[in-house]
Amino acid sequence: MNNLSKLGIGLLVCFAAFSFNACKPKNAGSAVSGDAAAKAFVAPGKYDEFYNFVSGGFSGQLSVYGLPSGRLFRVIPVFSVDPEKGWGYSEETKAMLTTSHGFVPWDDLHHTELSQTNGEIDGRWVFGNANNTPRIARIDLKTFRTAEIIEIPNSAGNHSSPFITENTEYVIAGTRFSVPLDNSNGDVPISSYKQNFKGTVSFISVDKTSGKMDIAFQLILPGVNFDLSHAGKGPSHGWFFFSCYNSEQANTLLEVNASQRDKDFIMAVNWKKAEEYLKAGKGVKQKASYSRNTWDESTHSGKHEMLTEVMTLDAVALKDIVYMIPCPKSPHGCDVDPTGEYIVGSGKLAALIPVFSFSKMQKAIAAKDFEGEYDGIPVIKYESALHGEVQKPGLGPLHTEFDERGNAYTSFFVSSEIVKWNVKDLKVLDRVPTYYSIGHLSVPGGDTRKPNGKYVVAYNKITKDRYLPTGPELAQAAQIYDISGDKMQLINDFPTIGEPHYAQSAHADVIRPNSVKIFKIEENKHPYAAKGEKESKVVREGNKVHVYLTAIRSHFSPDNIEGVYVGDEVYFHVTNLEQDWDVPHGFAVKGAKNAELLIMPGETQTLKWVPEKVGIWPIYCTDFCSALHQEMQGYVRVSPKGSNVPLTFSLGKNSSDPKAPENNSNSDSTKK
Ligand code: K7E
Ligand code: CUA
Repeated sequence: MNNLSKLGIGLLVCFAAFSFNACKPKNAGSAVSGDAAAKAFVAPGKYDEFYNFVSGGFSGQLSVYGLPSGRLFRVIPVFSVDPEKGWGYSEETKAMLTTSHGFVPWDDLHHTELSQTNGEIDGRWVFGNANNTPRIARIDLKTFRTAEIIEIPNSAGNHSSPFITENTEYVIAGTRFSVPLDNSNGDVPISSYKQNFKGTVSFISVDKTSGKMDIAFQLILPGVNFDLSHAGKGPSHGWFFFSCYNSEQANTLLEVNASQRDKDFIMAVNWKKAEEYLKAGKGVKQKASYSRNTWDESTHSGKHEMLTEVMTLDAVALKDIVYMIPCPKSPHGCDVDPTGEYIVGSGKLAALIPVFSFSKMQKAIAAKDFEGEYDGIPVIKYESALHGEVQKPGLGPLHTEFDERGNAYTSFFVSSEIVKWNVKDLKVLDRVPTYYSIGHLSVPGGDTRKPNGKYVVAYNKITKDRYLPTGPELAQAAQIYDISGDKMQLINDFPTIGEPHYAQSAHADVIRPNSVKIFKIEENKHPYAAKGEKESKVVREGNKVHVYLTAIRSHFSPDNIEGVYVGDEVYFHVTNLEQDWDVPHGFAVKGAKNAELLIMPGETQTLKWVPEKVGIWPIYCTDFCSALHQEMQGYVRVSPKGSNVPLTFSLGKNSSDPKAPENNSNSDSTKK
């Protein structure tokens, strides 16, 4: 048995023992002291200092908490349908989840990344990655809504994403699985991995004003697995760093076969150089088929388009774009300190943390101080790029964030702790247990040039006894530590949604002043908007019935509709006429197979409904909008196909009113 598998088994033993609490950190039960709790207490009516954007993992969504209170503000639907908000169910939002594979109603969102200007969080957008059907989403922080989703071709398992450069020039997307490229014959034996499987990383440009995303270029790379990445900053701006595992290029039992080599790699990409090659015409356009979906706030609708080409650069043939740096044992996190000089690799199976120096790496490249090549890519000598190693930091290092005082904070999954160490002298300064088995951790601005080292939040994989039990599935736990002093101190603990991986925080001041309150009704360009009750109507076009419905406290117009037939396609285009903050209306119709709608002031959203049975079908508002919200209701009469009930609609014509039309025709059919 080699040492590696021994270590692997050692870890397994620890995992097994962990489930019996043998590896449970000491003092696990210790309560938060009164003084600590006060630090996390945000009094009722007071605001939190930070917004915390937390990835939802397999929930496919992103949730927003306050720091330091841990209060949940919002779950933003991104890649997964959300009946609560009609996301993916309303006609307007379906386009946003449409891909080259058709409509994909879910995904696995691991990493959030806030946009930056000059290496600081600017509060404009937050990006998220879809691991399963490779995509990158951009969420607009004026509305807290998903504004754009671009699909990534030549990718499978979009994990090394969506990390960004210090002026949001690029958002990065690195493939986890290497696969045959989309335009090659993919019907090959899996055992031909080494010949046919390729890795790619995509550089997605972000328009400075609109935020619109475009794949500027893709690098075609050897068939390793890209895990995580971070951009250089300051002196290393212009470079991007990626952790790679499976440098063995194994195609089965990776647990063992991708843990053979003593070192995998950190890949360093000189993207400024790549830009030069593009300008010099060295790029090759390849056929590809991928979607870009954009949300338009004036039409309140998503638009789906298919793109057909992607620009590629052969990173092996173009010698000086990419370099490999050996990195001990299956690196996961790949983090760059605020100065941009130090790059931290975290080998999941390594017993130390290697810290690389950007300036030494540059010298090594200039001096061609290589130990050889990996699939045609120069490999810099480990010692030549190494700043030093943090010795005996803990077990299973995953991710590192930084403060503005020269300290790093690394999460340790196996030993379940956060370890604080000094970036320059690599000395361990402090360690605190996490409850339990931390994955990512996050300091506000902790991967930017300007961290705000007040708190670190741990996102833990295992909850165990942390909260009241809720059956076999437990909420994941996040923990907030005060890191402003020499010693880290646990101050708060809150359950999270889905399975959080990475999270980032922005100071409230960069987001709060820009938050949209309403959509102006006069700017509503939705083709089916009714901008006042006078414009409300019902129009039949063949078997399609368009209901231009308005909502205002506390009625719909119209609220009585007749002349709809079984099998019609009924589109309820609901316009919320309110122009006050915080007055949404909802819309639901009995038997709807999609969802309800939640419509913000000034907005129009559409629910499609195909009635299958004759009868009277109630509609109502689902959002408690006023004291008379419960009165906000109406009826749709559905008659048999081919019946002669005329199309009528009304508001305020009551049956007790002697002038009301009797409308008794076909009364039999309504009783069936
Ligand atoms: Cu969970 Cu960033 Cu997907 Cu580490 S990853 S934990
Ligand atoms: Cu509108 Cu309740």
